[in-house]
Amino acid sequence: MDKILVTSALTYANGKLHIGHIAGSYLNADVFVRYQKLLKNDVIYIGGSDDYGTPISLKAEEEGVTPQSIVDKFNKSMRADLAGLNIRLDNFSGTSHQNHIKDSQDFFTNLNEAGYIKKRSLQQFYDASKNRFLSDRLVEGICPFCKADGARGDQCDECGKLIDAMELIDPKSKLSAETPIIKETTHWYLDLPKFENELKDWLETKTYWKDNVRNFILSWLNEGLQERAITRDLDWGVPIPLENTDGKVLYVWFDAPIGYLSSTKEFFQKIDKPEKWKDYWLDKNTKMVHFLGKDNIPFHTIIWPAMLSKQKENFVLPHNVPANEYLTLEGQKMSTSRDWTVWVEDYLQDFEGEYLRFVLAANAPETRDSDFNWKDFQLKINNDLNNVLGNLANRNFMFAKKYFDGNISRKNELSPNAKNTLTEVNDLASEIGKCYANYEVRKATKLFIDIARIGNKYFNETQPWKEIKTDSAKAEETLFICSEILRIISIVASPVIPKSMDKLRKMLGLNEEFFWQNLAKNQHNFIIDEVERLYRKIDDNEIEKQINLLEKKKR
Ligand code: B3M
Ligand code: ZN
Repeated sequence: MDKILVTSALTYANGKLHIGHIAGSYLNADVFVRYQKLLKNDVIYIGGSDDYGTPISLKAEEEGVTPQSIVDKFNKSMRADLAGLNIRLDNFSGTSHQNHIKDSQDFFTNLNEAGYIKKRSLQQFYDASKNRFLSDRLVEGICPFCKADGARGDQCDECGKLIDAMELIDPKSKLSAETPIIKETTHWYLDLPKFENELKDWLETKTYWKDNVRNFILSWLNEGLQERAITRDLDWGVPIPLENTDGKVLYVWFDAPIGYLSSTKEFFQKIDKPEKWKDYWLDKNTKMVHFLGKDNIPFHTIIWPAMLSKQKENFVLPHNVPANEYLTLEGQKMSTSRDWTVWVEDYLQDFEGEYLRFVLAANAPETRDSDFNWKDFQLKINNDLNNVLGNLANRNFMFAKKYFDGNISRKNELSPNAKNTLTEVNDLASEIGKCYANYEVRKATKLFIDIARIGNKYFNETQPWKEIKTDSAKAEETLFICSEILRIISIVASPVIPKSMDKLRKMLGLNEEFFWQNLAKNQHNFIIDEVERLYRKIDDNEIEKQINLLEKKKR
């Protein structure tokens, strides 16, 4: 039995969940976890909200409330949205929860004592009217290269050059539009160059990682690692565990991954096994798998393993980081500031969570960016779910009810055609297992619909509506094979569409707990329970409404 610790990237607690989050780091993780549970592996699924950092602190100031109240509100909304999509984490914590401060401070202290942190003084912009140091992104001015207006302190969007904030011409604070002053400050830096060789050796063992992830890391390593500031002048974050450092906190990207650990501890405290986190984090056999979007790759494959490797305790390092590319919306880059996204909460007002799971799985941005658009959503639900999978179930069950009172038994000797069909289906089923194990949800989803297509084709070709008139045993064989195909689908599709597969199993009269190994079970008969439609069709006007809404709210 494998022991697996699965995480989804912690979502910033300054907003709600949208489909980009789901496609990037939640659905893929949930599908993987469900598959591992079907294999009876020992798996826990951990996540939460990323509660610190400048954006949250600014938002609180703007709204005249505490940062904690903002964080609590969004943490709650995230939990509701995840529940609505049937994404089931064992623990959804937040980095402002209690354990987290001590864990993060210990990480800092241990790295510091081991000689991997350096203290440095530097000049930084400071907004005197707001009493805040300004991060590079919070300073705007004229680009020193192309003289364009509105260049940020880190980059000019006009000419694309990277900028040192101090070189901006006529710099202005984005918080007040005032000219910032320059003030000296002190920060602590993670000495990444010192990790370079160790990291290279470790990463070389990761030949089995996805190409997009490996390429990303290689280009980072080739540029050479730089020291990174891991502290900020801010009042909202984990205080630095050193004397005389008031007003300084750990950089949010330093403490965030530690949230995986503190969330695990919180989970085991809740279930009264406070020491059990060690079984996962301190056992070299644990496979730690981080699901995330590609912009989070360097933090999880370079900085986080570096941090983990110099602690007093012998922590496991990431086993895999199956990062996804981006999801676009109606062919355009998603953007929350322009409100060009679909919020999960809005989606759930109008549609079933299951449908979004299916469409995002079928379009998962696993190897390259992929697009979510409403027409395609409608097409996939109406064609693949409704006309192919739903239809196979419906026609088979109706027929079984009408002519066999819902009672379908296996013949002693199956006909060659029936046997071949089942072999074909079983081969696909085992291929689907390999896809899940290999983070290929998109392909798995295509294949289970292919199985349903095989079922429909078989139904059409055997023509049970004719068979029933001449040879009812032959008709029953057809229904048995189709039921068996549906039983197989109800297992292999359940990681992606768990709710409708439960419904399907109930209709098949299968009420016991099931596992992947049940695929090989020879079912002898089915007693079809009450039949209801698995899916509904989505009308054109429902889709128009969504497209109009998108255009209307766009900024
Ligand atoms: N909150 C960035 C993001 O949401 C960051 C991830 C932290 S994972 C430890 O994309
Ligand atoms: Zn420029």
